[in-house]
Amino acid sequence: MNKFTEKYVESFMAELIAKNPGESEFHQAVREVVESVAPYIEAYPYLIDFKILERMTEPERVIIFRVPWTDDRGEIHINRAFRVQMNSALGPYKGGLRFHASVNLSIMKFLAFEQTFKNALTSLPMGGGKGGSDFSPRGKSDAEVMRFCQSLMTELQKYIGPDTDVPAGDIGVGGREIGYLFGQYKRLRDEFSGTLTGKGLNWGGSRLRPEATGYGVCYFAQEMLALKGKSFEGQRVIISGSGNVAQYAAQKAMRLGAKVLTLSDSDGFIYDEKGLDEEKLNFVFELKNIRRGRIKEYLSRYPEAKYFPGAKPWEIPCDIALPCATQNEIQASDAESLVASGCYCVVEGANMPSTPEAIAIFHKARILYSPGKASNAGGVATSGLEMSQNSIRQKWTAEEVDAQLHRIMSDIHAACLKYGMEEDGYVNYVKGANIASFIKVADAMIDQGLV
Ligand code: NDP
Ligand code: 2IT
Repeated sequence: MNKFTEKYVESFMAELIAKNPGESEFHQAVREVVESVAPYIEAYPYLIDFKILERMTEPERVIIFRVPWTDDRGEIHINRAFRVQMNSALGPYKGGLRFHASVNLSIMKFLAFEQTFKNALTSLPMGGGKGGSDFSPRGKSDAEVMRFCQSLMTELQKYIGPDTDVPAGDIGVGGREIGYLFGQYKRLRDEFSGTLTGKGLNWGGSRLRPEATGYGVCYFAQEMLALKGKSFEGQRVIISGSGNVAQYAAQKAMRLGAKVLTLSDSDGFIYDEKGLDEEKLNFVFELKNIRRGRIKEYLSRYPEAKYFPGAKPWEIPCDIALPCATQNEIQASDAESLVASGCYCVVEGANMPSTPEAIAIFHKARILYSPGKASNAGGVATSGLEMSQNSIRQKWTAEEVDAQLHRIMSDIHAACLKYGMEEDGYVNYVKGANIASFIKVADAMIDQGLV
């Protein structure tokens, strides 16, 4: 970075931090984008005059509201919910809802900010948004989750709609929650529409939406590996998380010939030296999605595997790592372990799982590394395809959706190469993804005037 760029980044960040105190995840997500695009902005100074970055980092609207509900014993609980409508330059706000005890305004804003750029990368007409609540579905009955979802939607429905804002799932929000949310939306608005994505297959959902994020991660990884003349065949893969993204990333990696060694949750990870197979993965689907159990229960069926409580999988030697749990789950020391053990490819399924220090270690080691906003875009892309199918009241086959998902991931990869290739041929996917998406959003904002 030259002196001008450095000064621009630092003064921009100082103002952003002063305006949004304490929002560390939001600061982190913004800094990454600003550092990537500052040299581009320097070459096109009208972007500074138009205050594009200042506008992009100020949400168009933030809704914060109370969600009261009663548990099965009749006790009253009060949660806080959010919807951050970040940027609508490219289409209706689009992005998931997260239910997790850690949810706060900073996490919602970082996710909505990243979503704006991710959605731009898909080339589908979607703006960026995110929402959620500090409600934890863990240990709650179906009836409690339903009452919570109904209470949340009673307020949220005022602000969303198929052409306004289209929520979907994220951590803690899967098919069950989308069903309860959709039911309440339909009841209050008297409208069967595509206002939520991730719907059930027989009531407006798209084929392959559940699989899409994890599959997309692997399709993107295939493109990266091909640059080195490699593939998943015979590679050792470690995965964090054991939820939606992790499960389908594991399934696809395995089907492409990889040996998947680990899965995790917030309590620890399992290491299966022999690798997962279809039967073992089916057990995980049943354990996590139906019984809503913990990953350590994997050992009750496969006692030859090992369980490491309170630990993350990054010290297990591997070729490819797919972080699919949560933000900042790969810290500098984890990145060092990965590089030291010979991992040459890190493809993010989660949003912002690597800290800036970890990313710097990957870049310095010149390994293949892709940020979530590029490699996990397959989920929201397939949500975009669900919206298209809802609009034309049709349902595409799995083959049709898969072909589009493949093409979108491959186009995103090409965009990263276009803007991220460095002089020595190394591809900086962070830079590539940030610049490619920034240009699309900035151009649309300028076309639409000062709004
Ligand atoms: P799920 O709720 O299905 O699974 C989340 C997994 O991550 C669980 O195994 C969970 O373990 C673990 N996890 C969650 N929070 C933490 C934490 N604070 N520390 C350690 N582990 C944690 O969510 P998804 O699979 O949908 O989401 C995973 C990641 O992928 C998130 O970053 C999400 O934003 C991102 N993503 C999701 C998309 C989607 O379509 N669903 C699309 C693109 C990105 P535990 O049960 O212990 O909490
Ligand atoms: O982070 C994400 O891209 C998602 N949680 C999916 C969002 C969506 O609208 O499908």
